[in-house]
Amino acid sequence: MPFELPQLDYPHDALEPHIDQKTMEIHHGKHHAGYTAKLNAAIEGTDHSDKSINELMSSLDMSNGAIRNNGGGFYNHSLFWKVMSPNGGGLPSGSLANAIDRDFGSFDSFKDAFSKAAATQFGSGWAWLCVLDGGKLEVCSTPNQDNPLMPGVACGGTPILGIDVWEHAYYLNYQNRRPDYIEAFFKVVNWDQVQENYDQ
Ligand code: MN3
Repeated sequence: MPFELPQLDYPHDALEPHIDQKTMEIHHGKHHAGYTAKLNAAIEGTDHSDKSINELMSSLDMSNGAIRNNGGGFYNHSLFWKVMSPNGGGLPSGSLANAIDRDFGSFDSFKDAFSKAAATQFGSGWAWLCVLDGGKLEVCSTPNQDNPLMPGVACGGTPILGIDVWEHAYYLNYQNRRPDYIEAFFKVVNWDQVQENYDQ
């Protein structure tokens, strides 16, 4: 079964003014669609074609650039759209809030660590909040379309929140002001979804 570009749960303009409509249209309709099509082309007729995206990521041969870049792009963006919502922002609650307090000291300390990881990722990449084996939370970042599920990436665990810091994610609205984009991202984080990811 080929992978399909997931539909957004909200209209392209729903995250305005934090994430602008044009960026959402191009990012989802062109970039994510492109990764999806190229991933399908890369696995067609191979023994990877019946794997789930998670299996594909965790068993990846990192020297396979086509699957690494396009499979990563498919997985990363599929997570990214879900962890944003026009009803997002605010603070996590429940067991996730407790785990953040336990592992970072406070929500503000977590936010600082996550924002710093996102701001200091040199060039293109992602920052993540991950759950390690045993349940501990960790913040880290990866270059390009790598993600923590991939073998040997210096960033482990299962991502439950991620921010895309490629310029295509923010340049139309924020130009070189990546920190402003990161601050805006927190106004649309869908903490209910992050909690669901954490529970899983
Ligand atoms: Mn992107």
